[in-house]
Amino acid sequence: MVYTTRKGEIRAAAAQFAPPGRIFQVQPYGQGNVHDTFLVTVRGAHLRDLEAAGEPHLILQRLNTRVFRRPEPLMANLRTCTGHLRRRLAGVSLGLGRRWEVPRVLLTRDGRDHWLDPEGSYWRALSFIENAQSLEVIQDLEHAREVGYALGLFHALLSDLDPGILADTLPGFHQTPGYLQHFDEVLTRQGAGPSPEVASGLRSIAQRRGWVEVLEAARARGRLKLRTIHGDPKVNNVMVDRANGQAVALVDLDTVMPGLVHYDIGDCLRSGCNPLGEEIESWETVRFDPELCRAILRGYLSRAGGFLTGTDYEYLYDAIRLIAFELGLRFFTDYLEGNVYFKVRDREQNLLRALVQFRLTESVESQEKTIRAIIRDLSGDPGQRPHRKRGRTYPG
Ligand code: GN1
Ligand code: MG
Repeated sequence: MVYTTRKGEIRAAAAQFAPPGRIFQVQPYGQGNVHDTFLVTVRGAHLRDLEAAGEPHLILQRLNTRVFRRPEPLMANLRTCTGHLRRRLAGVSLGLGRRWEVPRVLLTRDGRDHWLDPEGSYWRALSFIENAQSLEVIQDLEHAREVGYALGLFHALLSDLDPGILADTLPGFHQTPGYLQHFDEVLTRQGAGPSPEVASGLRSIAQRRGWVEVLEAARARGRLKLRTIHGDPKVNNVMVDRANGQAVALVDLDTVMPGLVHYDIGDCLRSGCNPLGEEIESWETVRFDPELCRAILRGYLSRAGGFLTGTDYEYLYDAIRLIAFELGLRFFTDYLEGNVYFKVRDREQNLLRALVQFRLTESVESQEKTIRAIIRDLSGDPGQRPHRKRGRTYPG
């Protein structure tokens, strides 16, 4: 989908959340594939909802309501989850000098959590995490550890939030069999072009069809249970402190919903262990880096280790492989369908993105032994006895 939003419209939206005379600059922000996101720089202190001078920025977003069709439950989830995170955070020790921040929903000048523009677009604003940045690709082992830490802390803080009270903002979001079914329907309806790239994508899917049920089957058998998850913990959703590189926030909370932590761990690893990133043209060069995987998992387990059961560990390898494949399948299907879901720069972008994820999946598969050994080492249980930690809850 190609979205165009004119400058005047963006400024008008920004003016709902900050007094117009104080808006200094509005710029596109980040590389989101779904919403349109802008960074608004405001002048001066004492703006309502911006808590005075320390916060000269806010995040403004035009929600993609083709993807998130019901913004109200999404905003309700956001309130529930950020409120819970803030309450829990008050009782947790992070260690000397570490900060962790939770984005706040900002209100319009008439006290609402969103603004509908004359065309019906849904705008909302969030506090910006100051003195922090979001990096598109993983930089080094330190960064990897911080990305894992961020997800571990997030899961730990939400571990006592009953997932049942959250709305499912995107039904079927990480249920791979549903994506496969949709792919089959699109292929039957629209066919596929004859290019070698398309043929390669079709082969990648055909080879893995029989295995896409792996996590859902484990869930159906009661082996894995639903918890509160982030849904999209990729590298650029972890904000890191500009000065010391420590993770300070996990943002993009629209997909916080009931799910398997495996979706999150898999997504974090497929994103964080691919140092070339999701948008690389030379997709053949993409590789899954096991040392980055070790660093991310170490960081994750430093906050969330007490929470995973033996059975959870058993499915971690499958989760990494599956979520990389699932994202490839989603990009590929969107390409066949004419780019109706993910924002694109040109017609071929989703095809390239798909090939990157399929290549990553192959790289994961070719290193299965190494990756399983890393998981085993870190689980602290060479035999991976099932049920070892079943029922234990997070310490922090
Ligand atoms: C989308 O919009 P963004 O970049 O935060 C997508 C994720 C994908 C990601 C891949 C709601 O996230 O599931 O993993 O692109 N979000 C949604 O970059 O579909
Ligand atoms: Mg997102």
